[in-house]
Amino acid sequence: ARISVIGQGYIGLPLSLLLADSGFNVIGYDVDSKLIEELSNGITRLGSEKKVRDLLLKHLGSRYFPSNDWRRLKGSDVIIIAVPTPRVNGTMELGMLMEAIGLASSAINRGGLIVVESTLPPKTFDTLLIEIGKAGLRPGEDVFVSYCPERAMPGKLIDELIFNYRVIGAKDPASAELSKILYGCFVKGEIEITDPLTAEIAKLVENAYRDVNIAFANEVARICEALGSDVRKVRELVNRHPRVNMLLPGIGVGGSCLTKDPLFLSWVSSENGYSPELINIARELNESMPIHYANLVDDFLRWKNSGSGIVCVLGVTYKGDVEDTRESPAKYLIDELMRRGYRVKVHDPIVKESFGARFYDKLEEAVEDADAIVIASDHSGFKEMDLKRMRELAGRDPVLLLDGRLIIDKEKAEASGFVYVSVGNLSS
Ligand code: SAJ
Repeated sequence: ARISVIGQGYIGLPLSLLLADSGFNVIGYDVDSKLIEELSNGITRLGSEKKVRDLLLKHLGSRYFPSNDWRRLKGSDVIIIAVPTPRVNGTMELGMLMEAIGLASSAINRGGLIVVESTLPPKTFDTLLIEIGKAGLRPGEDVFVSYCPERAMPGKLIDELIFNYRVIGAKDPASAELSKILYGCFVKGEIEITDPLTAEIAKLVENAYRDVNIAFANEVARICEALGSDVRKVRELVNRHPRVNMLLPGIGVGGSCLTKDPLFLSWVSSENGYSPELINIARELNESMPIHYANLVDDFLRWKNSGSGIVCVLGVTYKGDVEDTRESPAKYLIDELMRRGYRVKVHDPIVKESFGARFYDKLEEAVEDADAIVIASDHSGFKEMDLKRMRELAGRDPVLLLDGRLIIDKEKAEASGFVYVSVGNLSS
């Protein structure tokens, strides 16, 4: 069978490579011609995903063929859609998805299978079936269609694509069975079959669940800050209870999934008569975190009386050890600090991005003369920072070290001469 995958990003690329590794010939299509050129030269944008790079080098040109030419999709037996369905200006942007379904409908072989991996707002699958119908194909007869949402976590994409459980949503048994056979080629987790609406809701609920739970941890952190306690100690204790599992509070919740999926669920529900509250408030609370810590830095710098002081932000990715900066809390923190007139110096060991502030390749250079240092991503390297050396390089006393990811030991930081505060513990 000839397989094509539309979209060669975080999910489409590793998926294409796993299918190639299972013995299929795979066309990896993307509209981004620069991306395709890079892939054709064996270069990925997913630097922290070593397994993706290894598979690319293994199958490039033999079973995996990146292409920017939509005509190469023609004659496919299977087309998988893995394009982004982002939130843009407060709404669900489904343009890329609709374009992809149009392409897939025109290129698929009769009797072929179209699988949608992109996250769908509830009821969107029905719209996609109508689009396929408009192209003159009867779903379930001329072409088989299913929804098989991804749930892989950046940082370990290949392992998660292989070992996580999968849900297949389909309207007819043949579409479901064909999809199950396809995914069974490389998925080692359970594969569950259900109807498309259940699959659509389940995917969004998983991320809403995580977002709400992180919001709970963030709320507890704010309570501890207000009461003068330490959330780390509180969390350690409560998590010893057999039925409590409090997540880790932090400077914000980023990434492309948790920041939009809960809202997609909430918006579509509102359109259908029930307006969720908990999910919305959780999202607002999580979104407020970077601004809250920007306020804190601002307060400190005013107290220090450091005019347009220098703030060093360490880490721009939405979480540690990945190169993904989508919806990163660091962005909102940096924007806010710059808006308030501070000079922001940025360092990240993995990705050269600084959201308009000045980027420094070397940690030491970024720290130099800083009045405040904020740790915004939990990169492994930051955990072993030489705090004494950093304090020597930073500005005149007092220098604030704000640990947004709870990775630094308070005593060590204070022994090194910093004024140390962290999420959920402002006592110094
Ligand atoms: N975070 C916290 N505290 C925590 C855990 C995470 O503040 O205890 C923050 C992280 O720093 C990050 C954000 O939340 O900024 C999201 O990170 P994450 O590791 O929770 O999740 P993602 O976005 O990398 O991947 C999620 C996963 N979903 C769930 O765990 C339910 C992944 O399995 C999804 O499939 C993926 O979204 C997706 O593609 O939807």
